[in-house]
Amino acid sequence: MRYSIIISAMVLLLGPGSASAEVGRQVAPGVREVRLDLPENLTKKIPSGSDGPLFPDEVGSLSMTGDENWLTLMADDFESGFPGDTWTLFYDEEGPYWDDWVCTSGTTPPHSAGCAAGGTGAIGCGEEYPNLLNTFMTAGPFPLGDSYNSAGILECILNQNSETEFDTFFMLISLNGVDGWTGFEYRGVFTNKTIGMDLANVPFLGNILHEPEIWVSFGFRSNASIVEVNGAQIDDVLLAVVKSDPPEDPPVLQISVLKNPGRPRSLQVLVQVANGSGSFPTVIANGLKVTVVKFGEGVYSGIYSAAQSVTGVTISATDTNFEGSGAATTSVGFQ
Ligand SMILES: [Ca+2]
Ligand SMILES: [Ca+2]
Repeated sequence: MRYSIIISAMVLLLGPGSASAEVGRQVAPGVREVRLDLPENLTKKIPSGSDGPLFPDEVGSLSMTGDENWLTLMADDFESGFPGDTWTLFYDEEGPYWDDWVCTSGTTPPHSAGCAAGGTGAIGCGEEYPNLLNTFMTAGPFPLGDSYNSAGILECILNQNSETEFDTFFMLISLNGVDGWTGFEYRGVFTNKTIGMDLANVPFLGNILHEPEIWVSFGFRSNASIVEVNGAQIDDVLLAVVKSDPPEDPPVLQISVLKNPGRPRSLQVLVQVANGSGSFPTVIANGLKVTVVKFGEGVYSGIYSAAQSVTGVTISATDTNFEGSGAATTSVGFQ
């Protein structure tokens, strides 16, 4: 019995020809952290529009209502056509896929997006989803932009009725739209439940508020036996960030250098940035870019290793915000 459960779980997680998944801790009943690659053998059905992400004027109906600092990157109530320019569909060639339908909706009736509502073998509201369903709806890229994000959410309203053991709804984020999909999986029954992902605390990724771009995906997979009515349906998808106030003056930079940290002829470069862009400053040492990491609030650190023949190193650092650019330069000599 236990063996068959393990095999079934592997079928679910691996899917037909798909990459493996890493399942993390349980965060609520039926909800676990998950990281997976989308199956390579899925068909890319309808490409997203090439005009880039949407910036709807319409603010969604969820938790950010009334907060003027929220910037909506994407909102979809599935009342104006699907997949539109927003979504790209992935699915097994034999099976149905996500589509809008008239069924249980969130706060915007009558439409939601149902996991098996479109394509060959599509189901209607109240019908059972098929075995071996494997379909994702993906949107992006969405630029998180200028790094003045102080908070961010991906939310939707989930109605799910699936086999509790093996049939799974996914809410995922990727930093490149290709792999490293990470987020949460849901199994079982959820009724008009607002679910979300805090962009400052994404499973396996942590804080992604300052990433250049992100992609989002919602998916559903079923295994080879036992199905329920409807599967997963979502409504009122919202991707939004909170913008903090940008600085009112150009950046001010200061460089300090620690010689020989750990080994001879290496330099630890510390760059302190006030009124910064929020992104990493550009640091150049003797014409070569120095990779820096965040060392503290407004402080960035990088290592430059000088060749034996080098007698002096000139280091510059620059940063740019809305108000202009700032720079600093310093030189260090070796004996
Ligand atoms: Ca709706
Ligand atoms: Ca099943």
